[in-house]
Amino acid sequence: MGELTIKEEVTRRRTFAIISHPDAGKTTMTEKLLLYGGAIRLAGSVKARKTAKHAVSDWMDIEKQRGISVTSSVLQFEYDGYCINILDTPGHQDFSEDTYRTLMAADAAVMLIDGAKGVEAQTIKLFHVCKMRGIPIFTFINKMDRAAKNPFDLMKEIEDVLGISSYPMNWPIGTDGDFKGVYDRKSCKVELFEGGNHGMSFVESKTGDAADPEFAELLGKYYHDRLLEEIELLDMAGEEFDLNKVLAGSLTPVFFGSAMTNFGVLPFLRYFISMAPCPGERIAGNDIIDPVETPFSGFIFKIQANMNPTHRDRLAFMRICSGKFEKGMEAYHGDGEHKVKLSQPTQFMAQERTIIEEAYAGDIIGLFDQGVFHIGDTIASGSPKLKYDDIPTFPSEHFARITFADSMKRKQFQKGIEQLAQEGAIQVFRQVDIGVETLIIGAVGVLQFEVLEHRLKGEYGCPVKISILPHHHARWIAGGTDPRSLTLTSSTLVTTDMEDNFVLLFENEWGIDWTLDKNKNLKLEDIKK
Ligand SMILES: Nc1nc2c(ncn2[C@@H]2O[C@H](COP(=O)(O)OP(=O)(O)OP(=O)(O)O)[C@@H](O)[C@H]2O)c(=O)[nH]1
Ligand SMILES: [Mg+2]
Repeated sequence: MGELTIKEEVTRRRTFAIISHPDAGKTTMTEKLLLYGGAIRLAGSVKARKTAKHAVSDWMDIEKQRGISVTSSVLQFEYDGYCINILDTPGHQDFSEDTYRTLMAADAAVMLIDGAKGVEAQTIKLFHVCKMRGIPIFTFINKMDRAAKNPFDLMKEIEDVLGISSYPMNWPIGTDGDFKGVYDRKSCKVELFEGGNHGMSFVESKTGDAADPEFAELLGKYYHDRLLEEIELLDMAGEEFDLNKVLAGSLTPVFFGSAMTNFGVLPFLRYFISMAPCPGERIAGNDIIDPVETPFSGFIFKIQANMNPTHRDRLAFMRICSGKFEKGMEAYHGDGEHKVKLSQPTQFMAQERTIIEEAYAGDIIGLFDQGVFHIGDTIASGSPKLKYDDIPTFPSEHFARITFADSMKRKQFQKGIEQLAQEGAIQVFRQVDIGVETLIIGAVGVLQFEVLEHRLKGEYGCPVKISILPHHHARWIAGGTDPRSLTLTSSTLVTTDMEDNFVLLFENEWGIDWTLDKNKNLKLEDIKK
């Protein structure tokens, strides 16, 4: 490949997040997609995977042990001249803050649905976040190798529950545990399901029509008749395909397949590449940032410590929104007064990384971080004024007291807590008038506490004790009021955050109302401004 212009590089990029309820098969799908780019082999992880039996994008110990994704991961691969960035997100609601942030970095979403379960609770929530951002949403109905709901019912569910029109790109043949394959409506091909790990046997219609007698022979009369009937129904009563509606996020192309058996994944990838948008304009305050014309700019949407246990470092994940990034370049960051040098930028293959020389709008790269980057920071080479919108933070809803179990480990405890808090998954509070041996942590979901416990032990050698508190709301005290002058309920905890701002922890809304009522001049804020 000769030198490409910035415009050509940006145009060949596709950056998307995979979202769904837990267990629909996001990580499995991510892995299968990577296979087509040869990325797994490139990174030398096929062997590792075979013996360890975990997916490349689930790299944390706890993820491997439990088979769930706890944190988003970024993977890049090349296919057919395209450069594809995949963001594999965790489905569990306790990690949804991470998923929401990650969605900010994506230009499209692939929504996975378990064919037997239909549209599940967490999928609905994540769908609405995508909808709000107006990004195109592609649907992959997974696990068709097993008995699934009736495909018409699934389509109806998508339309009724999510309120988006849908257009099936292909149609399943045999959905009661007798899966035969899918019929591609555009190319009039049948992809035959043969079980195992192939799913690559395509039979093309010679007549350009589903009624082709060849298909009748292939599928048998029963399945062929049924397919013809269903296709006719879709053609007559279904939605028209309209790419503009797809791009506007008001029509979702639907694909049936089975990620585990690698069935329908390649056709999906091909259609996806041809329909999904390349990186487009982004809003930064009052400015519209053009991905090609504006010099390099991007924002940090995720911080992750200890991805590589032998290096103990911290990476800031940056979504590049415009221009060309070059290793070692200097760019404005923070207050816009000085520039930072961006050395050792890395690209991801899960825990494997390579130092890159350059990257373009649409790419997600990792920057080694000595503690200067924060989630939401803008980095830009051209203008010190460019500032991408803040990334929303979610208030903690669960609180717990955390103590180190081994008094020799005080240093590790403090370091671990501080670094993991910088990732944004937990908030740390100190109870006023109590020593540092015990801290209070807050999180959006309780599973975060388990992850924290696991990581403090594994990554910092510091076993801890965590006991859940009955508190569910944190309120920052505005205007410098001293909490010791306040009338409080006996269950209200007075704490400070890591920047020494006063924060009250309440068990319930009633406690908040009561406190406001008893202290007329008190002002409370639900997130730190
Ligand atoms: N039968 C069948 N099982 C599948 C298929 N795809 C994935 N699975 C299985 O479903 C389970 C969950 O798959 P994952 O890929 O880890 O799901 P996930 O969506 O990443 O889950 P979280 O990240 O925890 O939200 C695993 O046991 C997979 O082997 C499929 O096409 N058919
Ligand atoms: Mg996963």
